[in-house]
Amino acid sequence: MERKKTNLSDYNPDTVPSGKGMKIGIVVAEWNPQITNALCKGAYDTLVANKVAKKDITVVHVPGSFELPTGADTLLSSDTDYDAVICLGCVIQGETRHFDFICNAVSNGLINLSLQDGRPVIFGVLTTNNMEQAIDRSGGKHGNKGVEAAVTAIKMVAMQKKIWG
Ligand code: RBF
Repeated sequence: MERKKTNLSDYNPDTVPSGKGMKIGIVVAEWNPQITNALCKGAYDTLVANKVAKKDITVVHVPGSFELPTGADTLLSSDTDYDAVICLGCVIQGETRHFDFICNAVSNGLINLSLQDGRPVIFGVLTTNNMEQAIDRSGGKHGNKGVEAAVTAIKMVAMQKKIWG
């Protein structure tokens, strides 16, 4: 069944809580850097646009998407003040089964870390068939998954602050 496609950068600012006072980490994979740097810019600019202070945003890099869970764990364990970590990567389907191994490891690793730690760890990883699809989703015709990841982080932190105080 055909689903209505949405643009990853589209969000209603009225539904996004203020990010004032939030401290957010961003972990960026270095593989496919033209894509992941664009995701990082999208996430960073969206955090700032929603009132997260620049001094409260930390960006770190890891070699590949497989290392994103370890990078996120390192940030979270370094400072209890982090409210959330956004993980950004791009895994492109190749001839090998590495795609499945990497995608499964990253998605399982990030959700397990988030549930174990309690703080939101956001899955901002593009998993595409080819480079064109990745370009389309990192600032191209389908928007920027980094923007979506940043909005998700702010919403999750606000949800936790509302419930936990
Ligand atoms: N990392 C990515 O972030 N995206 C990729 O598309 C990607 N493809 C890979 C393909 C192969 C065959 C290998 C060996 C690694 C790939 N990696 C990729 C790197 C991976 O995430 C990790 O950094 C390395 O496997 C070292 O642990």
